[in-house]
Amino acid sequence: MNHKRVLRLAVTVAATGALAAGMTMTLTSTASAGTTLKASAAEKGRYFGAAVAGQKLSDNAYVTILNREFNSVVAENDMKWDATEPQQGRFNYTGGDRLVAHAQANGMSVRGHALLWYQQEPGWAQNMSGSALRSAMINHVTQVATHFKGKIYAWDVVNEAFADGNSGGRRDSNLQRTGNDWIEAAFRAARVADPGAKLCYNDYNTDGINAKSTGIYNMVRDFKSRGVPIDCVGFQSHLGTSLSSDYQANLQRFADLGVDVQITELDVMGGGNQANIFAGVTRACMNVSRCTGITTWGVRDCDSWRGSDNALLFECNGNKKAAYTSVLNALNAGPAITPSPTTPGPTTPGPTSPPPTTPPPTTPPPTTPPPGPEGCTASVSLNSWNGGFVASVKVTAGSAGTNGWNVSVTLPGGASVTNTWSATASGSTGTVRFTNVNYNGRLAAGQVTEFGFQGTGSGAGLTPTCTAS
Ligand code: G2I
Repeated sequence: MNHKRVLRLAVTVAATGALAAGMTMTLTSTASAGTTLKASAAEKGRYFGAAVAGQKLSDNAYVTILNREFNSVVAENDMKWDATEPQQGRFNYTGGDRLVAHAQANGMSVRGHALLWYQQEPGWAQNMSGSALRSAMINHVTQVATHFKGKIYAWDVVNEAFADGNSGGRRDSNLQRTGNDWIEAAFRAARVADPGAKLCYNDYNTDGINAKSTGIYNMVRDFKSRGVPIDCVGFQSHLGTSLSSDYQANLQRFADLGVDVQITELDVMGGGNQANIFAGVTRACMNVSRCTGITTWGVRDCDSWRGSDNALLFECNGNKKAAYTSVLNALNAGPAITPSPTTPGPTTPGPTSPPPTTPPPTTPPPTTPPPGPEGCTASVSLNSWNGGFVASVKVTAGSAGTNGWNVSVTLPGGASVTNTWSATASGSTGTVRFTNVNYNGRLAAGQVTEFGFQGTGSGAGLTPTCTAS
C-alpha cells in the first residue's frame, strides 16, 4: 500500500483556526514560559517525544537535539516484530535495549511500538495462518512485553488494524483472518506480561470523526464495556496541508470513553500551513485533559520517512523551524490539566475489569460502610524525567464502595508537588494528602478512578495509602 498517498488523500478538510471555536473549556488557563518542548510539555503534565531510528544514536548533532528537547522516545523500527523475532522463537532485543538504555540514562519515558502490525511481520510469520499464527502472535506479545516489562510507559499493542475508506471495519490481514478476537487476545496477553504499561491501539487517518475513527471508537467502547484491558488510543497524525476541524472533538470522544489519548507519530507536510497545523494539533492535545503526550515521527526533516516533505520541527542542520516555535507557544499557552471548579470534571471511567462479585451475605449487611484501610486501595504509575515526574494514581474502591477518599503519599526529600488534577492536594512536600473532588469521590464496589500530580525532584518509590470515607 502507498501509505503516504492514502493519508494525503484523507486529509482534505481545510479548517485552520476552527479548532478553537466551540470547544468546551473545562480546563484552567495558566500561561507558562518553558524554553524547550519537554519542559513546556512537562509544565502541563504531558510528555513530548520523538521516534528514534537506532543508528541515529551515534549522531552527536542528532542526540544533542534529542536530549535537549524530548523526554520520551519510541523506536521507529527496532521494536517491531521483524526486528525482535527475526526467526520464530529467536528474539533479538539489541536495538530496543539500546534505546531503552538511552532513555533511562536521560530521564525519558519510552513508548513501545508495536507488538502486532500486519506490516513488518517477519517472513516466517507472513507465511503462517490460523491457529499456528494465533499462538505465534500471542507468544510474540508475551515474550516482548515481558522482556521490556517495567520499562515501557505505553505499548502500541496493535497497530493499524482498521481499513481505510468508508467501511469502518477491520483491515484484511493474516492476523485478522485468525479471528476477529485477535486484538482483544493481544491486549489480554500484554496486560498479563506487563501490568504496569498502558496498552494502546494505534492508527492513522483517524484525524477527525470519520468512518475509520468511528470503527475504532466502537471497538474501544466495546472493550471498555466487556473489561478487555485497553488504556489508550494513539492517533498517528501523519498530516497533509490542512487539519480537520473536528480533530480535537475526535480526541475528546475517545477520552470520554475512559481511555488516554496520545498523538503518536506527528509529522506535517512542509510549506505555508505547516506551523499552523502543528500548533492546531498541539492545542487540541492541550485542550483534552486525557491527552497525555505528543510524539513527532523523527527529529529533523532529514530523519523523516517522508523524504522531501520537510515534515518535522528541526531543519537538517539542527535549526528550529517556525513549526517548532508554534508548537512551543501552543504548549506554553495550553491550559494546565486541572479541571475548572465551575464546570463538571471528566467523567470517572468505569471499572477496567468487572467489579468483584459479592457472595450472598450470610449475615445482614452492615448499614454503614466499613471504615479504614480496607475501604480502598491506590497504586501509582510514574512518568519521570531528569528533575521531574508525573504520577498517575489509580484509586480502587473496596467491597463497600466509597463516599469519598484520601490518598497519602510520602515524597522523597527534595521533591515537591507543583500541580494536581482530579484531586485536591494538601501540602506539597513530605507527606502530601490528596482528597477526591466532587465528581469522583463516590465509587461503587470495585470501581476505579484516577487522579494525578506533577512534581519536581524524584518521584521514585512512591507508595500511596488510601482511606475511604
Ligand atoms: O510508515 C510510517 C509509519 C506509519 N505508522 C507505523 C510506523 O511504524 C511507520 O513507520 C515507518 C518507519 O518510519 C520507516 O522507517 O515504518 C516503515 C515500515 O513500514 C519504516 O520503513 C522501513 C523500510 O520499509 C525498510 O525497508 C527499512 O529496512 O525502514 C526500515 C529500516 O530503515
